Formats: sequence, C-alpha cells, structure tokens
Amino acid sequence: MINLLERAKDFKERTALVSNGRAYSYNTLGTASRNVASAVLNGKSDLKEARIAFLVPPSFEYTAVQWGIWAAGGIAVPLCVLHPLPSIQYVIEDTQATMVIVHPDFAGFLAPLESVSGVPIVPLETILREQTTPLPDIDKERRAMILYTSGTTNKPKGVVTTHANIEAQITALVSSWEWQKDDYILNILPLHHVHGIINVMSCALWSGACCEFLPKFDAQVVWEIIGSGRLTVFMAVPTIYYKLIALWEQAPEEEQKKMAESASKLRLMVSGSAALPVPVLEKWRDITGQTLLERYGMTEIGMGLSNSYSGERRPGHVGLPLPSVHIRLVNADHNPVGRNEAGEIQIKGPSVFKEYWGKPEATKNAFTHDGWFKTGDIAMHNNGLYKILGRDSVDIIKSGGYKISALEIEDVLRGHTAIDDCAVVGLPDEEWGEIIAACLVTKDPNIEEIALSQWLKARLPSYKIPRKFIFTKELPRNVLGKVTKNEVKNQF
Ligand code: MLC
Ligand code: AMP
Repeated sequence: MINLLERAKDFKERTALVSNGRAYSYNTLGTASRNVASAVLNGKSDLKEARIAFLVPPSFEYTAVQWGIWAAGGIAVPLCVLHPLPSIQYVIEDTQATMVIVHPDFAGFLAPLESVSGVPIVPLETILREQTTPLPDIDKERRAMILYTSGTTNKPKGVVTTHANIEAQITALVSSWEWQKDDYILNILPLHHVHGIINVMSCALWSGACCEFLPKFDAQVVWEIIGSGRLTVFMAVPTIYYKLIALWEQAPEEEQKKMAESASKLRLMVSGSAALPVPVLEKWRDITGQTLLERYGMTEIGMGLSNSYSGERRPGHVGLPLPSVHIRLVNADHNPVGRNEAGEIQIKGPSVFKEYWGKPEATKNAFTHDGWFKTGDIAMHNNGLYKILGRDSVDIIKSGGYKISALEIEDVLRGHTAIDDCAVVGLPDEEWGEIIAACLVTKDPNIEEIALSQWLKARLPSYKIPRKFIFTKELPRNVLGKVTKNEVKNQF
C-alpha cells in the first residue's frame, strides 16, 4: 500500500495535522487510521477493493478515514461537501459503494439516500472507535482511490488511481519542491480533488511535515494565518491569489506592509489547476516579492509539468516535466510537433491513472494505441519551457480551478419545464478564470433568473451554476445543425 501509514511511524510525536484548533501527532493519526481500518473490515481479512465513500469535511477525521480505507484494502471515494444530494447519489451509485461514512454535520442531509440507494450510512463516530484487527498486505498495483472529474461527457467520470500511482504523484512533488519535515502548509482546498489531496495534504504527510486545515477558504483568515508566521509553503488556485490580492488592496498602508512582509517569508508559494494570469503573478510578486511557482496537472495524471523550484519561473509558462513524467506534444494527425508548434499534451509514466471506473470504452479512448494518455490540453514548447495554450474542447470550463462540463449543465437545464433548449459556455473572467454563462431558448418569456438559479441549486453545486443568462428564440448552428459555441460566446 501507499507508504504513508508506514512512514508515519518514523515521525511519531511530530504534529501531522492541525484541525479544528487541535494538533494531532503522527502516532495519533496512525492509531486512528488503524481503528478505521478495523471498523471497515468488520471481521473480514481484506476489503478487496470495495468502494467506501465518505462525506467528511477537511479535518483530522478525513485523513484517518482515507488512510483507514487504504489500510483495509478498500477504494477511498471522497465525496464533496458542497454537492447537492443528486450529485452525491450519482457518485455512490456509480461506484457501487458498499458503505458511506458520514460526519455528524451531514447525517441528516444524507439520510434520505439510505432508502433510495440501499447503501448503509455509517456515522463517523462508530468508525473511529478503538478496535484492532490484523490488517492485510496490499499490493501497490491495487486500486486505492476514485475521484470524479468532468469531461466531454455529460456526467463526471470516476478516475481510478492505484497505490503506486498515488505514491508516484506524491514523490515527484516531494523531491522537486524539496519538501522537508519542518514544513508547514495550510490546506484551504476541497478534499475531493488532487490539488488538495495530493499536492497539499499527502505531500506534507509523506514528509513528516504539518498540514493545517481551514475547512472553508476565507481570505481574511488566510491573511491572518500567513501573518502568524507559521506557514512555510502555500498552494492555491489562481482565483484564491486574486482574492488575497483584493483584500490586501483594501487594507490600510501600515497593515499592507505587515501582510506583505509575512508573505515574503514563505519558502514556496505555488499556483495551479488553472492558468495563472500574468498580471496576478506580477501583482503578487510586487506585493510579496514571491514569484509564484506555476505548475500543470490533471486528475488523471497528478502533476505533469512544473516551473523550477530553484531556477527559472517564467510567467505564463508551466515549466518542464516532473521526475518520472514523460511528455510529448502531437498534432491532429497524431504526429509529434516541431519546436514552437502547438500540439496536444500526451503523458506517460507511473503517476498516470489506471482507468475510468466502469467505463472501459472511455478508458480505451483516453489513451493512444501505444499507451500515451491524451490530456486534451494544447501546449507548445517555447524557448525551453512548456506553455499551455488552451483546450481542444469548448465544452470544458475551468472556473475557480474547478473543471466543469458544459454538457452536464445543459443536461440539467433541459430538465426544466420552461426550457426548450440551451447552450452553456465559459466566458473569460479575471477573478474566476472563466464564468459559466447559459443561452436559453424558453417557452416562458417571464422566467426569472433568480428562480432558475434556485432551481439549479437543488441539482448542481454552486460552482456549476451559470452566473449569466441570455434568452433567445434560436441557438446559432452550423450547416450540420451543431450549436456554434463561439457564436454563443459572442452573444454575451
Ligand atoms: C463561487 N462563486 C462563484 C463561483 N464560485 N461565482 C462565479 N464563478 C464561480 N465559479 C460565488 C458564490 O456564488 C458566492 O457569491 C461567492 O462567489 C462566494 O462563494 P463561495 O462558495 O464562498 O466561494 P469561495 O469559497 O470563495 O470559493 C472560491 C474558491 C473555490 C476559489 C475557494 O472555488 C475553490 O475551492 N476552488 C478550488 C477548486 C479545486 O480544488 N480545484 C482543483 C481541481 S484538481 P455570492 O453572491 O453568493 O456571495 C485540478 C488538477 C490540478 O485541477 O492541476 O490541480
Ligand atoms: P481537473 O480535471 O480538475 O484535474 O483539471 C485539470 C485541468 O486543469 C487540465 O486538464 C488543464 O486544463 C487545467 N490546468 C491545470 N493546471 C493548469 C495550468 N497551470 N495552466 C492552465 N491550465 C491548467
């Protein structure tokens, strides 16, 4: 199994996690994880890749549950605390989860699922009780985790990674970014995506460092924690840096100086999950003296490309392949491109995922016949470093660092009785990267945006809800009848 629980034994009484105002040592985390493993095994000798879903906010308990599932031979399926019930139900049913572990704050919210899906919902408290069972030996090639990511299909797909994949994703970053046991990082990201799970939490715990959880991003609190001087490393999506800059700009001059000085002391600040706008990089550098290290990654591959920790960090670029990552750029004819030519990023290596859960056809289509994973991102090699130019699909939107499928939102919108047809697009936005916009063909000329947003909130998480609407009699289409999304964008 992933070498996290075993390594924890070496770090003993060092602080692993700070959660809800309490510090937890590596020994405490190890014991809690073994209690969880014994509880989920419930008399069995090995879970044999049973899927265990868990709805637990970022916390000590989250980590103990994740490690416990791994130690018992299960597949960890972290659920998103921001999702409405239908999105959660989809993941539980798609993974055929055999159990859902639920934090007390979400027990009432999840309760209706037990009868609908027939899946046992188990309170977190019972899972954490002290108990011991012999734990199985887990081969690293076995499946460890499923994370859901949007693609060019309407429903998100489950990305399956093995213990070996996860270990490769962690170790590439630990060595490149020189993680040490004296590091201290703040996690402000959701823990159902790789950025928070791998880059922040798992890299810290691999290294014997400390990870503090802030359950929800709040720019004011983040600045206070930076001001405390305890952080050495910070990682976030570009939107978060934008929001931190906005708050700094509102502060009185004396305060600004203090904020900037404390931020200047961190050894590393990283941006990723979406393109870091050069003005944001420059502004952050002007304020703090820190040049953000931009890197490129994806749920299916962990991290692929990174600017240098100790060398050049070129604005607007994502650097070079991380250790063990093989990369090539290919054109539409599947041939490698020349220097300074654009091509699709394709990736090979031990960090690349195993499969889309239950979707052999989608898995096959995601790889070339000779085993390269097709990312769908377009890049060029520009004077020694890679630069991301965009994506090959207009149907994928990146907003606040979340990847969102336009088709998924269209599918939901078409379920509204007043909507005949629709087209969803991403519009460039300084703060969010892109914001979601919907062009609607409706029967009801009086349909209200507020009422529509409320209706959507019951069906989609907040970050997938369109922020702009326009109403039209007909969607623009090409001669083949396909909606021309670039024209829709122009209409906004
Ligand atoms: C929220 N709001 C949005 C929005 N999301 N408006 C436009 N577009 C969006 N996407 C609005 C809300 O409606 C609300 O408005 C206000 O913003 C605050 O909402 P919130 O929910 O409190 O937002 P906040 O917590 O500030 O969220 C911002 C954020 C969040 C940046 C912290 O989006 C986030 O956690 N992003 C990270 C996602 C992530 O981890 N991605 C990694 C994927 S892995 P009002 O009017 O009600 O106040 C990956 C691979 C890799 O990509 O390379 O890493
Ligand atoms: P996800 O599926 O949520 O893991 O999102 C992965 C996608 O985020 C990639 O395919 C890219 O499109 C995008 N992405 C990640 N990092 C960067 C970056 N530094 N610059 C531009 N796009 C990025």
